[in-house]
Amino acid sequence: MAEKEEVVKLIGSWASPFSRRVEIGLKLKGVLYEYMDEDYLVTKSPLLLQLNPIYKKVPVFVHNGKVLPESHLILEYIDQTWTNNPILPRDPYEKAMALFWAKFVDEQVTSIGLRSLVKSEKTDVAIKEAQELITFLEKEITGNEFFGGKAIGFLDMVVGSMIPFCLARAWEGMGIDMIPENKFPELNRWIKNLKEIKIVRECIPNKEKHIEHMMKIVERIKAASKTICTL
Ligand SMILES: N[C@@H](CCC(=O)N[C@@H](CS)C(=O)NCC(=O)O)C(=O)O
Repeated sequence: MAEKEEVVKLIGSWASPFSRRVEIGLKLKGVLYEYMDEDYLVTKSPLLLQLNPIYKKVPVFVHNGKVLPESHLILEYIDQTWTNNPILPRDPYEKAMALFWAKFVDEQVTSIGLRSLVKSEKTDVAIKEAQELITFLEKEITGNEFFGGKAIGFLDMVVGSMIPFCLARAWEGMGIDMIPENKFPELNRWIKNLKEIKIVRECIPNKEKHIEHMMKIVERIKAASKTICTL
């Protein structure tokens, strides 16, 4: 464990998958931290703007005065600072691949599975496109309890916070069954494994409240796509 008398703060948001994964990581390590919640859909606090002036996004992690944005970097930093209960694979190739899949989920799956889907006039085609991407994850998890192997790890935190506990709430609100059990049995088994972990249950947003929040995001995406951009 790192030294005592640590000052650890997390500026996050209850609905943000990027914040949820950092809280899972901190709790898994047993790190005590002060949590400050941002309602970023309404306003951004002066503290958030001061600590993350470039992206102005949550989460922001503060450790003994050192400020760090970006959830992947924060999880890596936490893992290297508090070395109990490893989060990232120690093997360099496995670690690189965990980072690769994390980027794929946060960028590709989110873009195709939410932004393109909401904007699409052909929902069936958009669902198929998203499911094609999700099939890669179905292959990755096949035969494993977790992406991290026998225990929850970095990729479980990233994929879990983003797909079943965030995007799936938007899909449910839109009446879309994106990851049906018969098509994605392995991912559904993995989701059940995740839900069995108390720390995960403590960190994920309340489903009904989150569906409401995700539908606001859906409306924003729709409204933005109606705006014609003339450069
Ligand atoms: N790449 C960042 C993404 C963070 C992010 O997109 N946060 C969202 C909340 S889910 C945010 O703060 N949005 C505010 C905005 O876009 O203005 C990470 O991994 O931490």
